[in-house]
This record gives sequence, structure tokens and C-alpha cells, in this order.
Amino acid sequence: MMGLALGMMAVCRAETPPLVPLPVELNESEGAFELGPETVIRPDRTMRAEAEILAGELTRVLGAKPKIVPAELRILHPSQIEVIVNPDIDQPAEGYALRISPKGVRIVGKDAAGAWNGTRTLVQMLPVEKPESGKVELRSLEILDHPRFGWRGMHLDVGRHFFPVEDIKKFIDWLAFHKINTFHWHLSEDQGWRIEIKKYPKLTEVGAWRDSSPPYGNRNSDDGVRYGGFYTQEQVKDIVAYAKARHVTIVPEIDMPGHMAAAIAAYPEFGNDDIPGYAPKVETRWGVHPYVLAPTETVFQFVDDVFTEICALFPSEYIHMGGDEAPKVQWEKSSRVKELMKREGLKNGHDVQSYFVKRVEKILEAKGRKLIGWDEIREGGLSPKATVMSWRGEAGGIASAKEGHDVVMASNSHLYFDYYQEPAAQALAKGVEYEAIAGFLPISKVYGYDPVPAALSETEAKHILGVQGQLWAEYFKDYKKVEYHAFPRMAALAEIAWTPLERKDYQGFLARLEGVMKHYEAAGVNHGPVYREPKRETKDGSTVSTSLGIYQQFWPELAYDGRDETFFWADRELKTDDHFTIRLAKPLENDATVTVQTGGPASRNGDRLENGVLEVSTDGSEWTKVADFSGGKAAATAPAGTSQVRIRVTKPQTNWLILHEIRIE
Ligand code: TNX
Repeated sequence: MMGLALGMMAVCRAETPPLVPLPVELNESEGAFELGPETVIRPDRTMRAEAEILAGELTRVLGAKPKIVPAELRILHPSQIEVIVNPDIDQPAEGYALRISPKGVRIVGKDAAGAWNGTRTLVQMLPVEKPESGKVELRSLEILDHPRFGWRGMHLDVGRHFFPVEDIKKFIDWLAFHKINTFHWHLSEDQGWRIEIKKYPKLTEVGAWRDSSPPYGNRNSDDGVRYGGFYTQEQVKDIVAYAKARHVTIVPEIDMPGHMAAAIAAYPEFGNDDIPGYAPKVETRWGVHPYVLAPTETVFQFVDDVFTEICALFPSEYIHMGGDEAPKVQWEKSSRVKELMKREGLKNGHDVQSYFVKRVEKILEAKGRKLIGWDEIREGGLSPKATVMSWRGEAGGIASAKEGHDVVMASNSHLYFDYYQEPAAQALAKGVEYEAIAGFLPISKVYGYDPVPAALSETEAKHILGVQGQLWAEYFKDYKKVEYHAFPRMAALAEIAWTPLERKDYQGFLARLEGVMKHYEAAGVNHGPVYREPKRETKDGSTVSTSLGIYQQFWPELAYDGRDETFFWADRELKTDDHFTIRLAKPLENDATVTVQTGGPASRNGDRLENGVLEVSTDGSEWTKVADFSGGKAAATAPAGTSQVRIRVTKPQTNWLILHEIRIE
């Protein structure tokens, strides 16, 4: 009887549906709605297109496409999903109310974006495949929801590598899935110009192609393979429409005056062609390159022309002008720039950068658009209306907000998804194609980020438009690798961008993420691991100590935690008598075999112990050698009564030390 009651409780226990981002308010109640092939979608006039998308998504789980019946037709339908807009509901922009009751689902948006967001919540609650019964049961509930920030962004660099139209659309689908409403599309780079500009055909004829790229595993070399690609304007229109239908705004970036080598290779007259040794080319290595646009009238005409075409393609309020990493060396050498500096009273390279940015802002303003740029647009003084994307930490964002500028937080410390999501060595142990640019940005760190810096007052904080994740593509040779880096960290981004601070809860997030991962998997998304910090515990309460330092999170306990995948990694060269010691939870009752293995794939088979001994002790003061290390390994019998086992270095070595699971059995 007891057992039965408990069992039923387990079945009925209210579990938060696996929603990421977590809604502002969610209340479950008794009862459920059964979705089946007879269910219809009832959109109002403004939501027909979105209803079509939803119908497509429901097809997967229902086996047939639900009918769409206009909401205005006042026929009562026994099983329906209403999707309507009502500006009078008590929600801010993009907010919505979603109610599930035995009679059906009702989604009411404050605006069309809000109603769309409601459909995304519904989609996250669906099973990932068709249930055998053909019926889907949705627990009765009520959700009231709206975003914390208006700018919930994901960036993607298509300059370093090019991803086909279909992949970009897939990417947009998943932004929408997580209610990320801004896609920052980084379209030009030193290594490739990726968008057709009719007035300047050579931008893509020449600028979209490079002669070589660095291969995985050796960034300072060349594969010698010609590489390139670009989007035609027709394709861009298609993508913009696709995004718009999903309430995702695309903010295009044309990066200038730096990161412009490809365009300058196509049109050398737009660079600083009056300096010695001038020879622009589409770059074949990553990093920061000296080729920057010249601050001349011809170039500002070019910029104006390019933005004319860009603005015709992209309806976004903001246009991104890049502005990052523009070296000043060429300007300093150019006599043309020197003349300009004299004429305009510019003292140095930063002043020239500022002059450049202000000219671009005028160009965009004349087209009715707002300028946004990376935090280097602050150099030499920021133009009054510019919005700043803070990437070099939070400093540029804080300073800009204090001066009254709008800001999007995109800090490389917490939001660069091109960085490793697990310790680099662990990733590289899987293969050279897991190489990433740098860093260590586990999902927990993304989740822990608050886009509003503590240094801002409440008024200043109003200038934080939102937050954005970055996907620089140097080490993304294909879209599968993009997915590997984007997911699941994008889920954490979504939650910090949407969910109220006080509702954030990492353990709850991880639990909900499991449901989200099922969606990724069913759709074939090549997501990365949910990196969990290893527990710093031995397998049985034994204690370990070492004279060596610890590299990253490769704790000593990991060499005796009962798991083969984890290991200890020292952080320096070895000296004679450095040691690693296990004090056993209780002395051995019988003789046991001890095996130790050092080195391994994480350090490409380096970091073995070259000269050392394995020793045992009953009291920790008298030690008996039981084996020498050979080939990085040692094995021996430890007699009954042994209470401590240690590895001792007998000759210095420059390699560090990796210590795999020590077996005593
Ligand atoms: C810095 S972020 C860059 C990019 C690189 C990125 C690599 C920024 C505005 N500039 O050009 O791809 O680092 O993480």
C-alpha cells in the first residue's frame, strides 16, 4: 500500500518542464491536454506564417500536419492551439501568456514576437519523437513570461570559414528555439569577403578566395588548398526572410577599418597604397593583420556604397561596423594620412580611428540606421550616438554605459564560444580536429555571468541592451564544429539573456538542459559535452598529497577516484624527490598489486615519469622501494599492512607529469 502510494506520487510529481530559458512565472495545475492528429492550430490574422512553422514542427510528433483554422472563424474546436496577439495583456514587449488546460493550448502574445516566443515554449515541451500512442499529453499549466533583455544575441563569423545557406538557416532555427532574437552575422574578414556587393564585384571574385589556410594542429603552417565562398544577394534575402519569419533580427557586420585585407586585395586603391612594400592579399593565416582602409574620400564613398546595398538587404535598426583590431602602423607611414591628420587636427592613430568611425556613423545615420561596433570604436573618442559591443572584458562596456552609451556585453571572458569548453588537453586528446583557438570557458562559467556589471548604477545599467555569445570561426572548418562549440553553451546564454536574475539556478538549469539535449540529439545537432567539473574526491576516502603544483583542474585526487578518464596533471618540471603520495583509508589486509601509468594522449604522449620509484610504507616514515619506473609505468606487490603508497622522482626532468588512475587491487 505504502509502496503503491509512493509510486504514484513519483509519477505525478510536478517536474519543471525542460524549458531553457526558464520562464518568469510557471504554475502547474491538475489535468492535462491531449494533443493528437485532430488538434488544430488557431492563429489570428497576424500569426498565420508562424502557425505554419509550428504546424511543420508538430508534424514530427503527431505524424500528420495539423490543420490551420483562422481564429476569427468562431467555430468551437474541441482540440486546439490558439496563437494570437493582444497588445492589452499585462506584459512588456516580446512577452506572452501560455495556458494549457484540458481544452487546449492558448498562447497570447503582447506582440507578434511575444506570441512567437510562446510557440517556442510549446515546442520545447513537446516530446522529440512521435509517441507510440500517437497522442501527446501536456500537463495543465500557466506561464507568464517576458525577456530580461531586448538584445539576446549570437554571433557567427563566416569570414574565416564559410557555411552554406542551409546551415545558416539551421543555426537560426536553434536561436529561435532558445528565444535568442539577434543574429550578428560577421560577413567580412581578412581571410574572406562573404557577401555579394553589386557595385564592387571584385569583393567576391577576388576577396572571397584565399590560397591556403592553417590546418588543424599547426596554426603556423599552410595547407596550400584554395578556399572560399560567398552569399549572393538572393541568398541573403532568403536568409533574412527566413530569420524574420522566426522573429530573429540579423545585424550584419562589415568590419572596418581593420580586418579588411580581403577587400583591399580586391581593390588595392582602398588601402594605404602610398606606403613602401604595399602588397595586399587575401590573408591565409589567422590573427591581426596590418592592412587597413585608408581614411580617404574615395574610401568613404566605397563604404557608403557598400552600406547602401547592405541596408537594402538588412532591415535591422543597427548596422555593425566592426572597428576592432585596426593596427595604426600603415596610417603612420602614409603621407596621405599625415596630410589628413594635419588638416583635421588629429594627433595620432587613435584620433584617425575616431575620425573614421564618426564618418561611418554619418553614413549610417543618413540611411536611418544606428551604428554599433566593437569596443575599439572608443579609441580617440566615441561618436555621441554609437552603441558599443564590449568584447575585451567588461571595461569598455562599463565606461561606455557610464558615459550614457548603449552597450551589448560580449566579453571574451564569459561569452567566447570559440574557446574550449573543457580543458584544452581533454579536448585535444580526442583528436587534432578538436583544436580551438584558446581559453577555457565551461558552460558553468557562461551560466554564472550577469550581463549587468556590478560597477554600474541602476540608471547606468539601463544602457545594457543585452548580451551576446561569439563564434569566431578560425577553428571551425565545417558547420558540425560550429555546433560543437555553440551547443550547449548557447542554452546557458539564452537563460542569462532572458530569465530574471533571481530565478537563475545552475542545478535546475542542468536538469532542464537534459531535456533540451534530447531535442538537439533528435535533430542531429553535433553538440559538445556538458562539461562538469570533476569532483575533487578519491574513490574511498583515502587522501592524496603531492609536492607538485596542479595544472588547471587536474586535481591529485583524480589519480585515485576510480575513473580511467580523469587524471592528475602537475604544472611544472619535476625535481628529484618530488612525490605523489596516497595515504590509504585503511591499511591493506592482504597483499595487493599496485599499477601506475603516467603520460598519455592529453600531452600527446609526453609528460611521463622518466626516472622514479614506487615505494610503500606502513607508517609514513620508513619507505620500501617495490619497483622502478620504466617506460612511464610501474607495477609491484604491496604487502599486507601497507598504509601509504608513493611515487618519488629520482632525477629531474623538464616534462610535467600526468598520472592516470592508480590501481591497488
Ligand atoms: C578577436 S573579437 C577578434 C576576432 C578573433 C577572435 C578570436 C574581435 C572583435 N576580434 O577577430 O576571431 O579574437 O577569439
